[in-house]
Amino acid sequence: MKLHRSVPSFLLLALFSAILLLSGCQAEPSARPNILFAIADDWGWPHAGIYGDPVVSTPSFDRVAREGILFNHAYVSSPSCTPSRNAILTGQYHWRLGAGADLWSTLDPSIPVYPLLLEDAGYAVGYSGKSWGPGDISNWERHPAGRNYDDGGFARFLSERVDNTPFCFWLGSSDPHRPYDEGSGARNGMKPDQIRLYECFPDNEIVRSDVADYYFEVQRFDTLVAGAIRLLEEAGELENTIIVVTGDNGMPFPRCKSNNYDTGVRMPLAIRWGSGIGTPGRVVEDFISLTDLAPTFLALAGVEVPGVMTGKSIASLLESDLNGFIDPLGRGYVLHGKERHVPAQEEDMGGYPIRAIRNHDFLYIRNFEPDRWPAGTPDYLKAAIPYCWLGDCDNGPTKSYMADHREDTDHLRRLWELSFGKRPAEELYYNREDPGQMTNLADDPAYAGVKAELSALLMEQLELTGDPRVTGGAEAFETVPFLGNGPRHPTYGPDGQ
Ligand SMILES: [Ca+2]
Repeated sequence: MKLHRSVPSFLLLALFSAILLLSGCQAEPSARPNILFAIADDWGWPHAGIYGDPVVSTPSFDRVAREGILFNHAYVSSPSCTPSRNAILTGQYHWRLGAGADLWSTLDPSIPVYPLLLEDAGYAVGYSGKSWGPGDISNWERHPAGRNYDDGGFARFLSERVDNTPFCFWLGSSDPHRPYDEGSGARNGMKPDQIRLYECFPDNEIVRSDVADYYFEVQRFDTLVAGAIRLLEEAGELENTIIVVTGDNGMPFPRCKSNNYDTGVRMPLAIRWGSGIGTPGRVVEDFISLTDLAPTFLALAGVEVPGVMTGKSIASLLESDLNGFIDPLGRGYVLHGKERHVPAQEEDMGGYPIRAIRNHDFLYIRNFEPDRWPAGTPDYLKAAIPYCWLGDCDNGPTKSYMADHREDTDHLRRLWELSFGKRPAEELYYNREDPGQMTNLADDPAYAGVKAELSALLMEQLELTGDPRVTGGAEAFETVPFLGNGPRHPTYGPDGQ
């Protein structure tokens, strides 16, 4: 067994375990916990069976939740692949990560990331599937998610592990990211007529079929998780592994991904950890930022959490026996935001900067550049670079339908405006009466007090966390090279976002 000199507590634990074994007692837990982090790509809340979705079937996610904890209020830092994944890896809000706040970018290699901190502490660390990015990290000596196991996956990773070395594995997937195989949902048994659509979607067969195709890929991701859990069981490591199942941003549909409504930032989250979970089968309503995972993993592995991490360990929630809203003082709200997703504004290379604060009652949104278009300038680049047409919303049947039929009825016009029209500088939604966050109350005098309070709290927290949108220097987010196919960068390949 290889011990690491920077973790004396592990030496003590090993000694203690040996004494217990010699005295005939069972050592529990016998080692530092393993970590299996399973992350879908563009999977929104509440699209899992255990959340009550009547169509999609997610037995693996449901099992992790049933034997662990189901979180009802987990949020990404940003509803866009690169910044969301950066925030998870670094345990910091994306607005603290320079170029890493934007899609298709880079990340400063001096910023600590939890997988490499665990590797330095003696963990075996690897990943398969979609992990960091997209973007360019060729200036990193080690990949921020560890060693690549695309060849052989988690099975090969486990088989190559030396003895009982604790491990940390990133199980990535490109599901349910677009493009979809049209009609795959219905062909595989989904019932489109039973789908519960988000309120911001038109209700018709085209949209229902599109959502069914998304569900088909959600189920494929769930099957990937099932395989990993089976491998853990076969290796006898299930009970000593912290299994986390979640996503990086909401579904790739209008007013979802790349938006700071719940449809873009609220994530399915379930965590299982054998006897490390106080009472299994709980449902927790506390607000969790996925930036909280890195400090949680480090704390539970006995590794010092770097001071730059803004996330807060949720170890006490895992170890608790309580249900519901456990820590109202510490976990009563969450912050999230957005910098540049796709450079789809006709006037410049900027994005659509947003910051937001969400509690049980309200969602307050601050749009810093309300003169810009939330999803990109309509019809700009539609012919030249189709994937940058309204580029903050992935192309697909629902988007095309909404564009083609936006003048058909007042209702379709309203839905079009909610997804693609300009927005005021402030938005306020009352979640208890308007869970779809469709009616902006920012100008309603009855809510002026609430709005002022939330705005002040948001700005205070942004300043405390060093957000350039508040402290200065935010123009740097606007000029970061976009390394995907896009305006002024025509040499890059159009391989998605
Ligand atoms: Ca994504």
